[in-house]
Amino acid sequence: MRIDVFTIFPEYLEAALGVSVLGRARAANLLGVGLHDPRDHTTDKHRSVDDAPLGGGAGMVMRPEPLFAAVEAVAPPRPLFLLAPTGRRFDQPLAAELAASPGFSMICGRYEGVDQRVADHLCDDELSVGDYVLAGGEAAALVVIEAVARLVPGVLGNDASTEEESFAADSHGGRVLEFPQYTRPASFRGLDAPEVLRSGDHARIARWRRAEALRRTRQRRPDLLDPDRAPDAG
Ligand code: JCQ
Repeated sequence: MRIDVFTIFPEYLEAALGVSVLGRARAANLLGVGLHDPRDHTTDKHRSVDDAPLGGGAGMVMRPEPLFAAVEAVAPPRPLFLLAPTGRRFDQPLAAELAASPGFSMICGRYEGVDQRVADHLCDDELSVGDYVLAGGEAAALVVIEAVARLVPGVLGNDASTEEESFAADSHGGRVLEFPQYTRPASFRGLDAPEVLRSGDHARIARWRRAEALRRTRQRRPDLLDPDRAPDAG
């Protein structure tokens, strides 16, 4: 899988991409990440990537020229996404779709935003990782890379672990939260793990876990069971 990222802080991403699951995936050539700095495609002596908003107003906007030049210089894998709070919500089904593809790319905005011509004429779509505003798209890009890369076959040691977890499709095709996990000791400071988990009755354990997953989902995330109950549903 190949992921290209356009960012004025490549060192921010490089640090996170070098450790743990992502570091191992890159070392094993299961994941290739290309980092490109639009500042390398500026032509003025101050190497400016931003300018004042046309029409006036506070803050700065990322200029289109360095972003277009950076993208055109490498012809990155598509789709090319702009990370922005205004984008399509990134979720587990989209992570799975991207993990099954040969690759994709992302542009990280900074400052108050990015010239709209970048979204309209350079990118294929906009992606949001949640309803909050970041100082830049870099943290959002890391969220997307990590959620996608761990679904690429071979990246995690245990492929089964990605099937049972929160948000993976359940046997009815719906999405449910994960069941609660326990490890030793079975009794800790007088707090006992559920007896069923020590019963050795695997059918009973599986039933208990399904029931707990559903109970939690009803209580904490009813929108996952019935999208009409989402806070922002029409
Ligand atoms: C991504 N959820 C929040 C911030 C403007 C493209 O314009 C902007 C981009 C950002 C960075 O992304 C986010 C974000 N998903 O804040 C402001």
